[in-house]
Amino acid sequence: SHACWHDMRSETRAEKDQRMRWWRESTFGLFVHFGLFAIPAGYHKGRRVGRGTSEWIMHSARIPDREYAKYAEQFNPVGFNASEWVATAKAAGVRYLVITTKHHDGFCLWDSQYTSYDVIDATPFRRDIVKELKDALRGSGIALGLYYSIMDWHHPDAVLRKYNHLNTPPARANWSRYREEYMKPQLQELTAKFDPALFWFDGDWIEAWSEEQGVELYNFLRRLKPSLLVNNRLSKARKGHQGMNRYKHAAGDFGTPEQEILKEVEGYDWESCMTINDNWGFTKDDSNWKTTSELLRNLVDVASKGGNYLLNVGPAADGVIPAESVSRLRDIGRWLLVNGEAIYGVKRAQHAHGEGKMVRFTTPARERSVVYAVALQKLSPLRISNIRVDKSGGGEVRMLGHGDAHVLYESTDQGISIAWPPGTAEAGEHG
Ligand code: H79
Repeated sequence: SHACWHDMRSETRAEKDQRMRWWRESTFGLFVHFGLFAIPAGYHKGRRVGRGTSEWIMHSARIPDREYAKYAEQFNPVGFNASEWVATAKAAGVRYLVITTKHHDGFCLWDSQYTSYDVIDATPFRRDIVKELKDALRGSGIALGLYYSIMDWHHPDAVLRKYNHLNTPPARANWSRYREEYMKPQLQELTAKFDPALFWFDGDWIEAWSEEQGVELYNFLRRLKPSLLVNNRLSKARKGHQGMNRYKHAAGDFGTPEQEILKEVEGYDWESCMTINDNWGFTKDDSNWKTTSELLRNLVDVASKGGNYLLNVGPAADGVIPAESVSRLRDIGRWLLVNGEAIYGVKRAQHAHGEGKMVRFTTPARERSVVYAVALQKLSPLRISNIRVDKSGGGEVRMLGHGDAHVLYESTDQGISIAWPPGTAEAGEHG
């Protein structure tokens, strides 16, 4: 109903494929949640505030804006080194990085001319974190994505009834003024300053936000920069807090399942964002770290279902990414150095089936005769059905990382049965 001739959603299929291409081929991205919340790190007045509340602490602990804003005076991440963040991203093998330029608390990680509630004007640090990151990413081959929360607990025009305990009375709030005089100018500013490859919106569920506003914003952004990718959270189409849309032709380019991997593949691009421990933002005592094996299984699972995996880190108040996260990312990257061709630039292999649900399949996006099988645990022999190896046509079975050595296998009517070369590791085993 909102479609009209200049609706940026009405590009042709080929045009959209072209625009989405780098992102689809990337498969793996790094999410960075950084902001004032890294200082309380899950604690308020000496008490742990629930689970999974790091970046939500202002809401969860009912901290008034004026009190929370004092964290800005303490925000001094002197250990922040953009080159180190980029080195970690590089080592992990991610192809894009998405950083929280403004989370729900409203604090801005870049020098914004539209607010003094930012890293330059409100903190002793006085360095533009987004700019330093942008500069460090130059030449890295890693694309920059900017997270921006529509919901804003600080801006007086954006404060809503539901979150009213935090701020000024709703009578003073003016949602359209917030959109026109703050949000859109900031997004224009972010685009001009940092030339992002994508915008990652959040906080779409608030009452004041509508699909019409989402479509309008989508068109606004694509006119600013036609090649931009935008997630579906600038729309109103999500099923509650689930990642995928309730209706077609919603604004946005891809779905955003959060802390979950989809069971079924729908006809819409998607990206699973997940944490390594239990929180997005840094949390002092959150040591529930997933193992590298689990993270790798997730990456492989997502890739085999045609999605992207956006894995999160929450740098501490000193600006340093926790060592537990860095070591896991490095381990994933080492695995990708060997097995990356089964992960990057692939799509799901629709016909192959593995035994016991512990095998995942991908196929290169533009090469129909190759299928990659990744065993999530060591199965010997590895049985794969619905696959035929055309020996007379030069078909063969190989093991990534083992050079040209052919792997022994048996063909049966059902498919093939592969014997593992001695000394091979399963995903997550190293050595
Ligand atoms: O930025 C990260 C989260 O802060 C944000 N999206 C990701 C990418 C987000 N996660 N969940 N939600 C938004 C939905 C809100 C969940 C809540 Fe709660 C349940 C808010 C209050 C109760 C989680 C649990 C946050 C505080 C307690």
